[in-house]
Amino acid sequence: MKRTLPLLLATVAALGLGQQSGFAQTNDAGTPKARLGGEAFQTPNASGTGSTAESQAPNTDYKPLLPNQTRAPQPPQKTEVEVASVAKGLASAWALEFLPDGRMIVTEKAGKIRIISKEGAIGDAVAGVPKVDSRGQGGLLDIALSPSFAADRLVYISYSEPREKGNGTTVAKAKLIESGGTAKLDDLKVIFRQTPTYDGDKHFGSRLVFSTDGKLFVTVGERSDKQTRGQAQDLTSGLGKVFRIDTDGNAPKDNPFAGSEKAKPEIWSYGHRNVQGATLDGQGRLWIVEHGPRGGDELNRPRPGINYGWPIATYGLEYSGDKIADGATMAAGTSQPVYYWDPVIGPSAIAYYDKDMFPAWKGQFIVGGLVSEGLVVLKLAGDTVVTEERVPLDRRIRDVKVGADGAIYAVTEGENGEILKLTSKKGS
Ligand SMILES: [Ca+2]
Repeated sequence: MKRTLPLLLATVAALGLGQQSGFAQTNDAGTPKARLGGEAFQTPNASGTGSTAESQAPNTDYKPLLPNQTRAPQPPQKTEVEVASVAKGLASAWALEFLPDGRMIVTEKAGKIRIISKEGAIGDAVAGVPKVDSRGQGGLLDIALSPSFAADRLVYISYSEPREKGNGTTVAKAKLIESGGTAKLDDLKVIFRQTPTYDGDKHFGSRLVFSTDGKLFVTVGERSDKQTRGQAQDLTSGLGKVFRIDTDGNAPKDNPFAGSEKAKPEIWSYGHRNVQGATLDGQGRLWIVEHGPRGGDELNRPRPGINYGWPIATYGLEYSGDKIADGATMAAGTSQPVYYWDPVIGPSAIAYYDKDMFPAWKGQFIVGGLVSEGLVVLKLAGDTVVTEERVPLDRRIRDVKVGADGAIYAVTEGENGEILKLTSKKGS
């Protein structure tokens, strides 16, 4: 059934029968329950709903299970932006946050934290950063400010930590102390370690996002290799998960697997591949973007205890072109992605736009694209993407943040990296 159902659904859609039939879809518990009604499926070659942002051919002939699950139409009007560079000369910057006074704080992959003045002057490296394993995709990754940073000055960082017999994603907190023009991390404490440790240089994740109730979401990867990826399905392993911890690293008692002897209590959701983007929406709900294989990048809204499918269901292929999971795009007990990209965009980050500078984007998601070299703007209605818009920047984008001024700030990857500021085009 796992391969025939999508075909059946695609056939139903092609025949225009979806409206009447209201057939069952697999819900989060893997039981046929929810019904889809009223909408035709937006298949990769669907017509009549406007052009799509993606014009390249997909890697597979897989059909989406849900309406508008890929290749949603572009909005009727394109939003015009002006792009300026507000800081230059960063060395493989990975993450950006705004300090309360409007300065920026960034991580650099090799293991440096720098504060950038409002004028764009890049400060000296902040002292006290722990040693990181920056080989491959590893290094100093995300930084998040304590929700009460102005009072407690605490910052949280994630990084690939060198460990005996390998490495792994680790989260630490420390106090940011500034005096006399220098800055340091003081009283650094490791609060969480993704385990098991593995000797590799790929798929560390990682983003850190505070929930509205002060808990910390930590996204990671499954370490990429065929011998580890299956652990994304294993609740006793920390690979391929989204975690929810308190600020001391403990598992909150209301986590979905708290008290279970067969699962790590810090797990929030599982079946993830490499989650490098995470944000809250206007309702305080967590959303993530994760790197898929060839043709399988995903947008998901991780709910507690839910399995997001990797590697037993995916819309992507191995890089070799071979099928994964015998070509299964759905599997019992797993949630479908809200949206997927084939070909991939390489999603590095996601931000929720809640400001006024770009009225057309209010309430929408801004996704950073490494492969797509720009931003991807998604408008949703409920859990369905309504439109997808691309903002080309001709640079691999590593992080995206919305400033207090309503501008959008995009971090470019690689040596001599920049922070780009996107503002509303004058006169529009
Ligand atoms: Ca998935």
